[in-house]
Amino acid sequence: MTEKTFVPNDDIRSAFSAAMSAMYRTEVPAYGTLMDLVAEVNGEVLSRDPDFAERLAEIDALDRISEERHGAIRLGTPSELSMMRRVFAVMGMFPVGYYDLSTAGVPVHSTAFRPVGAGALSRNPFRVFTSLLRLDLIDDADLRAEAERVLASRQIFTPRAIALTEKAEAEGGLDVEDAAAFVEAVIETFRWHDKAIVHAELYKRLHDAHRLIADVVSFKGPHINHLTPRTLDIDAVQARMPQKGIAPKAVIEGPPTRTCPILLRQTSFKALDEPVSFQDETGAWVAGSHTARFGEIEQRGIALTPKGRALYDTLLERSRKHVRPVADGSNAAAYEQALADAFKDFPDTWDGIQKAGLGYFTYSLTDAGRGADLSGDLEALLARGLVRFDPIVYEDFLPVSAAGIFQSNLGDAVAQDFSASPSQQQFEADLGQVVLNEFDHYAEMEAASIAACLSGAKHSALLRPEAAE
Ligand code: OOG
Ligand code: NI
Repeated sequence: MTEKTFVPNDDIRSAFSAAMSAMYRTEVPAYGTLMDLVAEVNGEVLSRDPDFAERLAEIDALDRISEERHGAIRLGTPSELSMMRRVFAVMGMFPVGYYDLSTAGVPVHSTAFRPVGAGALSRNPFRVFTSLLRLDLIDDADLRAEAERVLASRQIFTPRAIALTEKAEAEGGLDVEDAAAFVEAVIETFRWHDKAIVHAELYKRLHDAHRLIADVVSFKGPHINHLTPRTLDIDAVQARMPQKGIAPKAVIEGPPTRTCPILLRQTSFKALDEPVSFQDETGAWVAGSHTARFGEIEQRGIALTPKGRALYDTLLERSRKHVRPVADGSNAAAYEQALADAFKDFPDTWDGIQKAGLGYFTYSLTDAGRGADLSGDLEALLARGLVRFDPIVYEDFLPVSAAGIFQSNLGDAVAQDFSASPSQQQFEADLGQVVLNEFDHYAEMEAASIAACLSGAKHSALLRPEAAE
């Protein structure tokens, strides 16, 4: 009897990410333009800073960057969410983090499906920010019922995608042929459909309640609404976007420009007005338009510890008390200045960040450290140059930034108020699984790197106390 060989789920994810990128390039040409611009800028950064390039290569991070991207979808029902979880699991993507966006006037809550663990992340860190519509936040009971009826009538997964997901679960994986068929079938769920499944009049009512509700309810599936490449210099990309005929949003979300990047900085271009059609009572198709899909780029920095994140949140809040960025960009310079001023209180050297316990790092032996006497504590080994540390990349998202991205795509006039109502337990019940806590995950990666680099050492005291537990 021959053993079945399964395609590693990392490979399925890579194939899926590439297929998604190819599809989005043909669907949204500006995405291709952005990809080219990002590649150009990244190339420049690496040739300008060979030390940085070498450091990335040493920690195996160089290859992943040009392939790296995240996407976003918005789902309508709990059963869509739980099936999506099973589909992503086949590709080695698991729910990490909970984001409540109701505070930002967006009736959704979300998680990020992404690979977990250093190996899988360095292979391909593809992530999908996945939101679930919260009809419970809509006041109009009739409209809510209509939306529920429409959502209950649609099936966003093809029969083949469902069958192959079930097969992967039952057998523990997919062979080469099935894996290819799986990618092809699952892509269908993310495709754009220009024929609405609701009449124009219902679309308008949904749209009047909230643009996002119309986007989720009116179509056959949860079209991918953006795909975001990772740049090594977001300021350069932002500055050059207009030269390529793309108008970026007024300010970059997240922390200011720094020597040592932290967390995540993002910018986007406005959603496109796209032709769609609606069926009228006679069954004839009538032309209309819909805005949903946009472009975004991001720069990723070090993952922060709870202490670092608290400092980040405090400083961001402080700068926004001074200047809140307005959508037309008229106070962009003042906002950037307020942000830069506030963040003077956040150390801007890797040493400073490490010593203050603000960020997560991977520790490894240097050439000198291999075979050396590793007695002493971690700090001493660092001081003797036997151990080095590199920042762990932040793989997740930021609620304030996500809200800014959502808002810039919802039309600037829309500032609806929902009271804050995080509902993580309900989300997890709908998902069918609890989400992984991002901080726990980074702490484990850091602890594992310390353990691995010191595994030859006899002194357990080498572990930093907080990592040893
Ligand atoms: C998702 C917006 C959030 C990000 O990068 O923060 C996001 C959406 O518009 O569906 O993608
Ligand atoms: Ni995004």
